[in-house]
Amino acid sequence: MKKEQLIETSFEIAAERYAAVGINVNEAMERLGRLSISLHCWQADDVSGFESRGSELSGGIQVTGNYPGKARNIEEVRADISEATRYIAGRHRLSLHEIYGDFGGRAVDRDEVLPEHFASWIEWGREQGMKLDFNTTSFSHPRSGNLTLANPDDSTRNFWIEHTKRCRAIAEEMGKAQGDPCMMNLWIHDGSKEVPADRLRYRRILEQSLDEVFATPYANMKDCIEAKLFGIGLESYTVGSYDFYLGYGAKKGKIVTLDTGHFHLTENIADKISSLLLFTPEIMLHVSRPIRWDSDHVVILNDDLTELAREVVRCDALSRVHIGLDYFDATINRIGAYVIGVRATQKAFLQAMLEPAGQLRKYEDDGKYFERLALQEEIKSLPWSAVWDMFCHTNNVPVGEDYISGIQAYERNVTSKRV
Ligand code: RNT
Ligand code: ZN
Repeated sequence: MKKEQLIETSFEIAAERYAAVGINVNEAMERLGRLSISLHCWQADDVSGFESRGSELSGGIQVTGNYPGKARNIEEVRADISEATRYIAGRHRLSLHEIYGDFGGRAVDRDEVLPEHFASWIEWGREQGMKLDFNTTSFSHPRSGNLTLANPDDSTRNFWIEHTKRCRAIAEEMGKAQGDPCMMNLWIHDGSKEVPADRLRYRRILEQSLDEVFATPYANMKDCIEAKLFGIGLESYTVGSYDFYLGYGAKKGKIVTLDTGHFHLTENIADKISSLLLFTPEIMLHVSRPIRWDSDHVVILNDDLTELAREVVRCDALSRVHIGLDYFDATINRIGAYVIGVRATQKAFLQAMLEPAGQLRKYEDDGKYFERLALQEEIKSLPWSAVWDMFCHTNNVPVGEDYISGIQAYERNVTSKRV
């Protein structure tokens, strides 16, 4: 059978199987087509960015590996992301960090950055059909130290407050230009290797800094605050812990970013979605994959991811949950890393969209718990992959592993020549 025929025949059979449990596969595919995932620009160059100063990655995060072909400048980052999108169905977003500004080789310090440094990105995003999201950058700078917004030293703290305010103004310009709010994520590494004399002091300072930073209201950007468990070298105390930001977000109406690598490994991130939906305005996700720690492995289709996606869909919260990716792996082809992660995320959401939620709820209402569990189990092996293949096929992107050869060709012709 020809490949195309195989895809169609399998899809027809899958459509019938799903129809039997009350699911319309075409509706699920349309829904998936509308799902926008924010690609993190920093997978392309191992979180290096374009500051003229250049500096080592700090802030308790680490990239491992030195696979050849890393993007060395703004043109290469753009080319690689554009290449990645050739293998991904749908329209997606791009999440930029402040250090990825178009500084034209000039030294622009973090407290001097302006919207004009992102004008070419806004233009590029428009051409590519990618809306932009933004992130402040507190790490990899001579003033990063162990404390930024929570620093008792006025001069250092004010430097980072100024940086963060400017980033919000940039995000506002991005949002205005694209006619859609820019998600502005704030993550700082502030913490300490040993337990401080008291934990309250720095959290109080951070609260005040955030209040100051958020004092200006904007209409075209949304503030997201990202918590963390610990950083390398900052293992005993994290100022911006989950409790801290959950409290701040609930009290002050800010969006909490859930990075799936920022919790104890046995914690269930999916279980947090419904609570956040009740008490905070929206949710920002940083989909990552922790292995033993916040290792930022490439996102793959595993139980954590499918459960997370199912929970978002079950809560009917696709309009309130923003999906961004956050991982950095320098041991494999970096463009391939993007494609694997986005496609895995799409697969997880497709499975979620194919869940016969009505039937499950009915069993539950009727107290039929054996039936509910049985259906939950059977759902796992329904032919969702045939629907996935059809989704890729109708969106003119490679079906199955066919994208490997495209990425290999780009490596041969482009990235392997970067030395
Ligand atoms: C770090 C946070 C943060 C970063 C990016 C580069 O642990 O996850 O989101 O990964 O900002
Ligand atoms: Zn993150």
